[in-house]
Amino acid sequence: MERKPNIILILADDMGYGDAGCYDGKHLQTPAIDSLANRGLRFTDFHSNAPVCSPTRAALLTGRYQQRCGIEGVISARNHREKGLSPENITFADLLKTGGYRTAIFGKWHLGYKSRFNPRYQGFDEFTGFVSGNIDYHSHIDQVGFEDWWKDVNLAPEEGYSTDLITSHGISFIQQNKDKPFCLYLAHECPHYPYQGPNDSADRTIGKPDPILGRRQDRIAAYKEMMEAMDTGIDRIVREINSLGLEQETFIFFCSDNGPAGPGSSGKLKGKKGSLWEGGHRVPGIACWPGKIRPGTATNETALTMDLLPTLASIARLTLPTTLKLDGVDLLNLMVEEKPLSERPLFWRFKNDCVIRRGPWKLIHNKSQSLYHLDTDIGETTNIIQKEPKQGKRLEQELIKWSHKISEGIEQQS
Ligand SMILES: [Ca+2]
Repeated sequence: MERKPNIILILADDMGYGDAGCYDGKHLQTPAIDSLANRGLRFTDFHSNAPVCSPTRAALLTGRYQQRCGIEGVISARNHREKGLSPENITFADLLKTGGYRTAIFGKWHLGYKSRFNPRYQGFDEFTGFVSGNIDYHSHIDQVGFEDWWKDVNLAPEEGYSTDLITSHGISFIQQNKDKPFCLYLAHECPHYPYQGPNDSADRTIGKPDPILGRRQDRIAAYKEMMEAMDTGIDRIVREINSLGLEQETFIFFCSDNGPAGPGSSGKLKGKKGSLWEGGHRVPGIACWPGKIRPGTATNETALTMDLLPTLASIARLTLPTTLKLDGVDLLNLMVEEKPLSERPLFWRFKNDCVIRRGPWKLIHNKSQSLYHLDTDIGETTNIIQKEPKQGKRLEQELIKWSHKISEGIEQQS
């Protein structure tokens, strides 16, 4: 039987739409990320499920709207030390592991601090990294002053710049598992704060996390160094795959978990991390699979983080449990056959804001309402709700219905 393809999922943290050269990013050089796009498919309308970390990761892991597992906001290091993604949820790692894959996550988890929420109980055979939202890149202290570098469920201090450690663990894992199908989830910290380059010294010590953003004053320069370290790491991963002759047997997907913060750029989009303007959640999304995906292509189909679980399951030729109800859709035919996706409404809800997307139409619903036509107004400059009252009403009704339904789902689970 034909060998199942390897899967490498690379997630950047707070990397904006304008932070990659291949997305017309002007301020940074990202040759390795650009090369993935040159050799594969670039999504121009790919979105994180949320404008912040934890909920996007919950949707990534489960293939469902994050509201369904009760993770709608950030699991903060200070206030949510008891909270996490319940191991009862079925994750992409659970499915792939059951399907014969060796599974690993290296880097940021951010789905619970307690050991019962550890990736080892969510389908991953191996975990090295951190469980909070960010750590000092050098001392690996979280933003409330705790040590946060783990191997499986145990604290396991390790020297090194977090971005480089994530890459190195990834390379070792590829080498060790080159003869069998593997799923490698590289969850980078980069370019999330603290703004620290590879040659800086540590800013945080145990019990003393301040200044949380780091001591570097020239954050733009630090950001550039951070991005270069991640990009170089991606190049090392790709070279390793190629040198082992696994190029055509390995599907690589790269994306970000939400829009940019600090010196990051959302390019021509409005808004940044934490916002439901496009800049908060439209992010780079690139699929590379030589021999399967046509090189140098782009798609304007709208896709979300939660689509990755059904896509990975399809790549791995798994039969999903009939009891598993997903919100995401399989992107494989879009990527390989270039077949368009069926039309569907897409939803975001964060704090007091809700959004519905249908084709080019986007309705933002909070205290007031605004309607945009993204094909003609990507920068969301002109609210056309007065001009298009019927369209606005139709989307509003659909959005309210979804919002009620998704909240009922939470109640049923608790
Ligand atoms: Ca993030």
